[in-house]
Amino acid sequence: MLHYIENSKTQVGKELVLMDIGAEYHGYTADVTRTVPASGKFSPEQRVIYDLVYRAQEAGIAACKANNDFWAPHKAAAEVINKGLTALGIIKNETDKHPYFPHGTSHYLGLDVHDRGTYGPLKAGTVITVEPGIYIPEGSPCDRKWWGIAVRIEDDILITANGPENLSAKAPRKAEEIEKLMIEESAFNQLELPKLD
Ligand SMILES: [Mn+2]
Repeated sequence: MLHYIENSKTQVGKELVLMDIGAEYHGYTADVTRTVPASGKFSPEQRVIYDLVYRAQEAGIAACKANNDFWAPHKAAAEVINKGLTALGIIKNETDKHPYFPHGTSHYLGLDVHDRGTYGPLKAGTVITVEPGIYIPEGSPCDRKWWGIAVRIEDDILITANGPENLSAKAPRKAEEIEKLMIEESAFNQLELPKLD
């Protein structure tokens, strides 16, 4: 699902955990999403979908150029997703309408996390998100091995005269980087809470 609001699930098994994280610093916002396998390792099907979203995001980021239309990153990402879903047999034709990528790829970032903007050509100094996703609900008309897989990857991209700059690049994003990070001990294991009297 796009946003899991109830937060009531206590067992995630081998599912993917999608974390959409907003933060503010000196009044300016950020919006970053990472998707990790709860087991520490992507299943083969999860990995295929993850890598497809990753490639779509790379295409979207590459389209974040000054003077490009606001929708250029979305078009680039959607093209990769539609081709990939077709190659996997999840949709029949890459021009088919489908419910697996049900949102736009970008929104403005600034004082608000979904900031106002012109939706005209991209300008140097503007920051937008690039956040393609694929969500395959249970019961979808495709091989059931894909059911229940949902991946979104979101980064914050500064438009510059010299091309895109990924402001959230330090958060690991490649599948192998995420699996490597999942092996590491959690910093929370070292956390000592202050003694309560
Ligand atoms: Mn966002």
